[in-house]
Amino acid sequence: MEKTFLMVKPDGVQRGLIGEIVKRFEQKGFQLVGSKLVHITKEQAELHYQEHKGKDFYERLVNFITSGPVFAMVWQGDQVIALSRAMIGKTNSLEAAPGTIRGDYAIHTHLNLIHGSDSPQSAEREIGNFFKPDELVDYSKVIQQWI
Ligand code: RTP
Ligand code: MG
Repeated sequence: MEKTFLMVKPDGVQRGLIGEIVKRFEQKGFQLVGSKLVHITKEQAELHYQEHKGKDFYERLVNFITSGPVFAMVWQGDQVIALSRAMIGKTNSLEAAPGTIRGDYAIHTHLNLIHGSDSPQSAEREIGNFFKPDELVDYSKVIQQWI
């Protein structure tokens, strides 16, 4: 079963949107297999956003993501990586469509509430950056046969 790393960013935690965001992925039919509220280190943030090192927004991004607690999650389900990115919406706030998380709740590109892995390789690396293997659970949900 495919897994992805999703993270409510510090703005989403401060605005009380953890529940709303979790609800959307639950109602879509995905399965939560790990989660924690954590204040991430600068080292974790730099590893997480390593692909953006050197870009003009990099420093602001690392400062932002370490500015307060984030809600880190691992979700699983068929095509969860692509489908969760679609539910999150486009990076640029002017392009994030209504109905998506960013389109419904975010105004600015740099305060865009949630992160989602963009490929299987990223998901594996990001899950390993935030979770130990024994922090993820393996269980069957009865409802899964209907989705
Ligand atoms: P994320 O990694 O946080 O889930 O966001 P994403 O895939 O939609 O976007 P990505 O290209 O990976 O960029 C990471 C975060 O950097 C900020 N950003 N600012 N031109 C800009 O000012 C700019 N471009 C990207 C955004 O906050 C984005 O979420
Ligand atoms: Mg990204």
